[in-house]
Amino acid sequence: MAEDIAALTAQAQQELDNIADERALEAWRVAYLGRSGRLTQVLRSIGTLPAEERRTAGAAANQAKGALEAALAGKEEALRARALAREAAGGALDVTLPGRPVALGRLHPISQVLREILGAFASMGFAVVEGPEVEWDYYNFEALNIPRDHPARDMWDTLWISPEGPRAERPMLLRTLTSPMQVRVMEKTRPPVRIVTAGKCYRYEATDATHESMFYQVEGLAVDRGISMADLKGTLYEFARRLFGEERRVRFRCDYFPFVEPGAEMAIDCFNCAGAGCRTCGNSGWIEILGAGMVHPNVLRGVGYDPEVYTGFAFGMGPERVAMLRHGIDDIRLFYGNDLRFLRQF
Ligand code: 2NL
Repeated sequence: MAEDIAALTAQAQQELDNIADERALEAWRVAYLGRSGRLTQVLRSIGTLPAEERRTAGAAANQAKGALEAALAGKEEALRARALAREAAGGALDVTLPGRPVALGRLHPISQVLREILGAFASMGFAVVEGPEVEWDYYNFEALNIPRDHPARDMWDTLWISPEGPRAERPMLLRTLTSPMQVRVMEKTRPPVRIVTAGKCYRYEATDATHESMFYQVEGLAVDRGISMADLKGTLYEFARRLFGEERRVRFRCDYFPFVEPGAEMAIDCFNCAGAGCRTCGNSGWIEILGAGMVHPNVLRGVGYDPEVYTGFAFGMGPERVAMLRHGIDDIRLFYGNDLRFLRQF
């Protein structure tokens, strides 16, 4: 029996030496080590031997099995190495090729324009602050001199967090503007205050080309002794030139916001047609960029500032509108559609 096993092993080894591909190797494995392979059969027959032969034959068969399995593994490894070497030599694998480029991301067009706007004000001495998107009715409306009967405080213009809506004891909502953060800063600090704040705001309204229910706002505020409308105009003129070009001219006209008095809107002369009239400026030569005004005495009083001592100016704008003008985009919904074909252009 032991001799049979030795002969079988020798034959298997010899055949294995001549194998040159994986298919032949698999056939060899099946022939010797498979479920009805020759060595497997020998192992199975051990049980039928007389007891005195069983021990030595069993040991020899197990040793042969171990040896053949090791030889098989060695051959597999050798074949794999040879295949790799052949591929490399034949040029199928060119290790000198440059690697695949890593896909580079970029800032969202709104993030880009936010950085530009905030950067312009930061370089003029304004601190950048951020605040909560979920707010109390008090900070979003009450403290901003927005009266109880103002349409924005209607059930249907604001996204309310409190289930009872505006009738809750302490109504909670998604902020509809970034001003609440400015109120929070004024409550906590004494003048001088010079801040800009940016973030998401929410309104419950139907979306169209110029309206989204989620949008960004940038607001600024300066409060100190002796701040006047001249400071407002000078600061915003400088901002307009930084963002839209040195040669820009600005136009201020009256406007109304409950939290300022007087209120104004600022327009720039059209950077596209230099005032001649085109699609960008709706043929008027002017583009409205932001709203502003002198902080209402009621707002100052509400945060504990004496309006006889302190005055301030404030402004607000929509960065989506700025980005749309910049890039000639005609639909605000494109910014939030998560369409890479749109976003990759910026
Ligand atoms: C606009 C106009 C404006 C303000 C925002 C403000 C904030 C405080 C006090 C007074 Cl805490 N005013 N902000 C003032 C005037 C206009 O925004 O068109 N925004 C998109």
